[in-house]
Parts: sequence; C-alpha cells; structure tokens
Amino acid sequence: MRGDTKPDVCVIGLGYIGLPTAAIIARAGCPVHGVDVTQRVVDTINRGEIHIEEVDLDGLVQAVVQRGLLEASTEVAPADVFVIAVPTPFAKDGNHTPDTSYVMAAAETVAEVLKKGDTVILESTSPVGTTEAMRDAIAAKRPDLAMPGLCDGQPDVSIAYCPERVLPGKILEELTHNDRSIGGITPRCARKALAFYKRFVKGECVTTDARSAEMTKLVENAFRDVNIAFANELSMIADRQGLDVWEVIRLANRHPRVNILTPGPGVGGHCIAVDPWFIVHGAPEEAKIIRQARETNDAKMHHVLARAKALVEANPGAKVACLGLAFKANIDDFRESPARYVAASLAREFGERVQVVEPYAGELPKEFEGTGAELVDIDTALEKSGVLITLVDHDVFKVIPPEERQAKAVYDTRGIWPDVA
Ligand code: SAJ
Repeated sequence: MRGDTKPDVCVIGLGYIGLPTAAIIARAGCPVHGVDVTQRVVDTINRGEIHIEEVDLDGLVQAVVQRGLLEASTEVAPADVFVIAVPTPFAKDGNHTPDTSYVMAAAETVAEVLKKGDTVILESTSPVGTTEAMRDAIAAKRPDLAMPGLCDGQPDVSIAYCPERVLPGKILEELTHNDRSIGGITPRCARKALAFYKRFVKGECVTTDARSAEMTKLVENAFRDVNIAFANELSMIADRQGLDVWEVIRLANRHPRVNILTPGPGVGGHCIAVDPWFIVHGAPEEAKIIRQARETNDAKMHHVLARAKALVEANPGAKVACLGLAFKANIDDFRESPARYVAASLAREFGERVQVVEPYAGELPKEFEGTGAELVDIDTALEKSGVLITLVDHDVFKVIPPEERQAKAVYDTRGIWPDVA
C-alpha cells in the first residue's frame, strides 16, 4: 500500500460472499480484481451481470464494473490485499470432516504473487487452525518472505482471519453494518486487516487472534443450531403429548428471560447445518450438545415427513399442496432445503396427487422429474387441494385467510397460521 492511496485488492472466490464483498470493496473506491475458477462466472461479472440472486447486488456490480473498479479473471493478480472467500465443504468421507483444500489451493496461488507489505485475509468459514495452516502453506512456497508468528523481527506480510456473518437476502446491508471480528496471526496482522475493513464496514471491527476469530464464527452458527434444535425437540414432544407447541412457546416466551425460537421442518442452508460439525470434528469428546443439536434438527425433517405422509394417507384421493421449497422464508435459495426434501419425498410416494407452490421457482427441481407432481400457483392449490402442508413461512402464505383453508386438512410445520394447531 502506498501512503493513503486506495489499496489494490484481489478477491478469490466470487460466490455468495466473495462477489458481494468484492463489489462493496470496489464501491469504497479500491480497484478490485476478482478471481473465480469458473469462466462463465468471470464472463458474467465482466459484462456487469451476476450469477447469483441477492437483493440489490445486480445494480451494484453493474455500477462498479462500469466504473472500472471491478474486473474478474480466472487468474490471481498481484495486489496489496488478498481476500479469500472460497468454499469449505465437507470431505467426501461421510464423517462431516471439513475440507479446507480450496483454502489451501487459494493460498498457494496467492503465494505466487505475494510481495513484502501485502495482507492476506481468509473469510471462509474454517475449522480452528486453518489460518495458521494457510500461513504455513504460503511460507513453504515463499521462504524469501518473513512470515508472522514464524520470524523474530517484523514479518514481511500480514495474515488474518475475518469471517462474514451476513444473512442471505440482506447481504449488502449486513456486510456494511454488522460488527466484524478480525483475528490476526499476530496483533500487528490484526491491525493491518482492521485498517482495511474500516474502509467499507460501518459496524464495529473488533480485533483478536486468528484462532479465536475462527471459533467465533463456528460458535455463532452452533448457538443458533442448538436453539433451533431446542424448539424442534419441543415440537416433537408436543406431537407425542398432543400439545399445541405454538401455544406453549407463545406462553413461555412471555417470561422476560425466555426466547424460544421457531420449530420448522429442519435446518437448511449451507451454514447453520454445516458449521457446528467443524466444532464437533475439532473436539468430538466435548462437543456433545452441539452434535446432538445437529442430529435433532436432521431428525425433525424425517419426523415432519412421517407426519405429512400420515395426513396424506388419511385423506385418500385428495390433492396435496406443499407450500414452499426454499430453505427459509422469502428467498429463492433451494439448496440444502428440508422443505424441498419433504416435498420431493411426498412427490415420489404420492405422484400426481402432489402440487407444489413456490412463488420463487420457475420450475420444479430435477428430483421431481417423472413423479407427476406439478408446480402450481397458490390460487390453483387452494382451489384443487384437500390437504395443505406448509413447509416455508413465505409472506405470501401467511396472508391466506382462514376461510380459504377451512375445509382442508392442514399440517403447518412453521406455525404461520395461529388458528391451526
Ligand atoms: N430456522 C428455524 N427456526 C428458527 C430460525 C431458523 O427452523 O427459529 C431455520 C431456517 O428456516 C433455515 C435455517 O434455520 O432453514 C437457517 O436459517 P437462518 O435464517 O437462521 O440462518 P442462515 O443460514 O440464512 O444464515 C446464518 C446466520 N447465522 C446466524 O444467525 C447465527 C448468518 O448470520 C450467517 O452469516 C450465515 O448463517 C453464514 O453464512 O454462516
């Protein structure tokens, strides 16, 4: 970085986090070189268009590309600051083992162009110790550079971990306004990364060490998972005991220190259902509640399917409307969605009796092919179906008045209709 001039930034991984982050950094006036392994993604961005759905992202990307502040390619380029936002999926061993190979591969390509004074920041959700492992990978490739934590004097480069904590559907707003934890390999690394984030983050940026920041990210999502599991477990207990779980939660939440979350058909998305396993993997003996919560939330999906099936079987011949496929309300993201799993399982079993209502989908996902199930609008479903199964709490479903549902058998897995137990 030269004096107070804007740093050149290289963002590696242009997905749900990388692209909005690159666009926001560019909006702050820093020239951004975005890198993605997929040529189609690169071409789309260079045309000023986007390959993912996110509120207001299209206009922002178009603007920064037009101003020449964001350009993309498949190759890493020299920069002052490198931001790595690549996926950290599970390994294919079936044991929920974190696969950090994309992070390490990105770090190795950064190492090729790294120079004295540069900062490398990892944003991908990662198991504890990944930032140090990334530093080691860079050190192995660049013995000419003094590395933080490995040298006696001043290191040549800074390396830090700074997780995002944005909610899909509100990414641009939350990227700007949420507080950030910034963990440096050394305090000096954290300060370097802090100065960078202050250019575009309005929330408070708090510095710590890299391992604490890594754990903080995992803990945030595990906290939510455990609390949702509590709600889901309650709903299964209530089913067993013939209680209305919504009534019980409404009443319990009147206590000033109780705030029970909302039961549903399970936990979807790519964060809350994944990150807790990174904690379990790191401390399998100790992480008992966290593991149990994951298992409870997965079990809820099967509980919902069994209850839905029983309702369909109790209404022979009736059309069945499954309301929603998305993993949560008011978004068009159908990946890792319990609603989608339940609806597709019903479609496989009950075929053309099943109608799916998903205002955010243009067509049914591929697993519905050949089942006979069809995608219909809400009016058709209300007209034709005798059974309603609410799987997503989209606003458009919440406003369906009681008289339009009265004559039907209803299973409301999200509790969107207070008159239905
Ligand atoms: N859910 C329930 N009941 C609830 C709340 C949520 O069943 O009371 C379900 C949702 O329907 C959905 C899943 O949980 O299937 C997760 O939804 P979410 O809205 O709680 O969270 P995500 O996955 O969209 O985003 C989370 C956020 N983390 C936290 O709230 C702690 C977000 O801030 C993170 O940035 C994001 O994970 C991430 O990228 O890690």
